[in-house]
Amino acid sequence: MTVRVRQLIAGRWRDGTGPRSESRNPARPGEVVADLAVATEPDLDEAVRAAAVAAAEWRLAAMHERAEVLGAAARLLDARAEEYGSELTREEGKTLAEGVGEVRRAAEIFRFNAGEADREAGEIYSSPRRGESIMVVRRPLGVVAVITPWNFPAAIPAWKIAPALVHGNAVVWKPASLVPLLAMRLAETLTEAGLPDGVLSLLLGPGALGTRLVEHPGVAALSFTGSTEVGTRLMQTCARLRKPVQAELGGKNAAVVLADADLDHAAAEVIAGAMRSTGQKCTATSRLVVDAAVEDALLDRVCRLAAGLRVGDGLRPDVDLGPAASADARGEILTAVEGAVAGGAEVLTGRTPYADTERAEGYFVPPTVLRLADPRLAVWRDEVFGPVLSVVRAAGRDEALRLANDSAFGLSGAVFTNDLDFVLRAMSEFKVGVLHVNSETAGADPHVPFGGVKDSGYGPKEQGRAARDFYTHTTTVYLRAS
Ligand code: UN1
Repeated sequence: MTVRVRQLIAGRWRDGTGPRSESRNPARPGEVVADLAVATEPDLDEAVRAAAVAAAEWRLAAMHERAEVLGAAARLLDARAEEYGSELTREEGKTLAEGVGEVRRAAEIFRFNAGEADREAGEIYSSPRRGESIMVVRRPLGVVAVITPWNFPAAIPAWKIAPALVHGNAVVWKPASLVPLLAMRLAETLTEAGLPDGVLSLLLGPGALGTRLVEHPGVAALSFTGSTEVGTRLMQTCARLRKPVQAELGGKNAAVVLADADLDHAAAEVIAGAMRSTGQKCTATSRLVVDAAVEDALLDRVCRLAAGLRVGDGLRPDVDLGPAASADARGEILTAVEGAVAGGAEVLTGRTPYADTERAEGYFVPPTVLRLADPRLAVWRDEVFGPVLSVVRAAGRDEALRLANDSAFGLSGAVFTNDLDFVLRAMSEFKVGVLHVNSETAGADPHVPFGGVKDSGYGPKEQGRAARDFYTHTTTVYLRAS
């Protein structure tokens, strides 16, 4: 069942010139999912050079021609959603429904971006001077580096690569080392859809390769999603080299539940936001702020739902939650929970690692809800990339909003209430890039901007028309007949 994965370099599928590497199934770590030879700096250099040549031609293609490739890729992904979805589950761990859903979502993202060809492509202004008009046209950046995380092996690459391509750029893509198989599937889909040679290269290798990619003089810009630590380092590199950068970093997203909320609905949404994809989303709900008046009633529901989640191999149809993606990921989650308990957090459900053979061998972690008396604990501040929800009580609305904003991050937030006044206040004062009213913190649609404020993001937002702002630059043309 092991798939031999290859690199896509300068239009050719081939092995990297580095040492061998593999990905394993996090539900059954004895099972090797993919094996490959990693890319090295000479491979990277070849990819970037080819991309520069390909970009010069690709940008001249009519936008509708570029869009046609994305449309064809969307159709292929839809047709293969079950197949690639189950590979995604084997390689990353999320449930089959989540894996298949993510492949379909990638198709939807390609379709939206194909539609860019039919939308306005610039602006015309009147001029203060007689006989002149002013146009603002958009041009591609050239070769862009795309660096993506393991938690959405299909959707995040799609929402970076699709707009980059449709706006006329070439892409050199370095995905996370944990998910080479899905990366190859996405790249194969694009080449089969008719993408010309060299316009997309796929480089599979260690993190250091990503740094070299960003530093390469042939690379014009970087779109990155991943940890705050790596992202900050790459942002500094980009600043030094004066390259535009778009970085989507961590989150520590809060849901606020006020006393008037529909508690059954709020609990279901909070648990979905906290636990789906095993909590391994930067948009996951990791903090819950609950009005003291409904604390017991809400937590009773939240804990019942968390404890009822069925945790196991995501390929099994009766499972709600797959494993953490790696041994390291699992270790970090368990360490964060133990640290919180040592600091005085009260365990409402979860914490205890599974003892049965299957789940002790796989990287499984129990859905965990912690009640904190003290919001200064690390578990309240630092991102825990796993199914862990920390709860604090608020005495009324002002304190609820203050606690929700008590974070260095500002990606996403949710408020559960029908109080229009509070909703309007949250719209202006809850410091997040994505705000949900009466729905979970996670999720993103292809046609609207996605990204955070504060430490959660840097540079133009992703997706929707916002992506165009990053993947193109404007040239202002003063147009006059002589
Ligand atoms: C979602 O909530 O569906 O890495 C998308 C992440 C985010 C994407 C979340 N960049 O989790």
